[in-house]
Amino acid sequence: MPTALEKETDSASSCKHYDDARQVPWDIKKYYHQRYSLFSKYDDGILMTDTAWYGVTPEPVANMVAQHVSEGAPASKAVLIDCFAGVGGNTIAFALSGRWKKVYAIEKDGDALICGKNNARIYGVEHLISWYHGDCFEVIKNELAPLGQYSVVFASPPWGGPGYSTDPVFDLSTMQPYSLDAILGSFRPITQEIAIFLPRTSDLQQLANANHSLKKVKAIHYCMEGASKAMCVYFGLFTSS
Ligand code: MGP
Repeated sequence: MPTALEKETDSASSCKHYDDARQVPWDIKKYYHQRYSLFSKYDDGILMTDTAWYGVTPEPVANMVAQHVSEGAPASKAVLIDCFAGVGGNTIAFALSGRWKKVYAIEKDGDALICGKNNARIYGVEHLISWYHGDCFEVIKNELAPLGQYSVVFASPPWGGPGYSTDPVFDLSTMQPYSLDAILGSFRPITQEIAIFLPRTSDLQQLANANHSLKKVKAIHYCMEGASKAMCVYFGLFTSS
């Protein structure tokens, strides 16, 4: 008898677990070879959609970001809202950190969300996460706004595809489909404590201009094997490291 989750998974044809490189589409082969960096428990049955491979945060980076968000958040903040939860890389790390009473994970792609639930179960943290299927801007405005005073918002948005790295400086005002200003403008009415995961080449001047408070804005590069993978930018979150 299949479990409820297995039934859900069956209906989502784009949730996949590749266990042989020959099954993997050519454009994601490079990411498949890094699978244990993305999820150390990959072999336990991690599910991904094909598009998730490009954007999922590698597990060591997700854990370090979760640690920095925890360190920077005021004690009054008990809830973490992960706005682009995808297949759960960051969501799981936030739940594993043990810092949050609840992690709210919002994802627009229903198949990615099913993968994320499955992956959270593999890491034993499903009971700490509430999943929302929908557009994060709508969910935050219509359902989560009352939690704002208790919340830190984390966003790892789409960067407009893997071609993001072609320009030496990444323009955050033309980031697709949501610009930095659009993202911050939607979250600021509910909280000032916001962390955003962005390309390593992001325009630092644009980030400085986007800081409307007197608190520090901090940008941290996260490196693997000596090279920056990406940066996370912390607004209103003091981080000591
Ligand atoms: P990358 O530049 O595609 O890979 O992504 P890598 O291994 O640095 O490739 P190389 O060509 O430089 O060797 C680097 C990291 O950025 C990934 O591990 C993801 O965590 C993150 N990432 C990549 N993309 C395309 C996105 C995206 O669209 N959104 C988000 N939030 N993260 C992304």
